[in-house]
Amino acid sequence: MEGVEETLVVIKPDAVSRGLAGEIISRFERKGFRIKRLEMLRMTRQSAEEFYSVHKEKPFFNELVSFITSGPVICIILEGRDAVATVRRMIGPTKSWEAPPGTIRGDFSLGLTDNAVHASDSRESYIKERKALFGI
Ligand code: FUP
Repeated sequence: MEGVEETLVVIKPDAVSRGLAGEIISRFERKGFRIKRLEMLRMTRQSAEEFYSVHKEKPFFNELVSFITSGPVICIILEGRDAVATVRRMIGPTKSWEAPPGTIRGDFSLGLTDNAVHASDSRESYIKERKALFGI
C-alpha cells in the first residue's frame, strides 16, 4: 500500500487506570492500523526524560515527567497509511476540553497533561520516541 509508515502511541496513566485501553486500541484497529508491537510498562524517570526531551526547557516539564511515570502506560507501534498524521487526527488537539467529539481526547478526557494519549507528531519524533521506550 502506498504511503505506509509507522507511528507510536502511548496510552497514558489516566486512561489506563480508567480502563479505557481496550476502547482506544480498538479505534486504531477498526480504522485499519496494524499493531506491530505493544507493551505495557512503567516508564522510569530516565526514559520519561528522554521521551519528552523536546520539552526539557518548558515550565511544565517536571509535571509531565511525574505524570507519565505515575503509573503503567501502554506503548504501541502502529503501521498503516500516513500513520503519523492520521493517528494525530484521531487523537485530537492537546487541550482535551477543546478536542472535538469523535477524537480520542474529545471523547475520553478533559485534561492537558492527563490527556489520555500521546502520539508521535513526525517521523523524527517517532524514531526518537521508539528508541526511548523500546530501545530500538
Ligand atoms: P501533544 O503533541 O498533543 O501531546 O502536545 P504537546 O507536544 O504540545 O505537549 C506535550 C505534552 O505536554 C502533552 F501531554 C501536554 C503536556 N502539556 C502540559 O502538561 N502543559 C502545557 O502547558 C502544555 C502541554
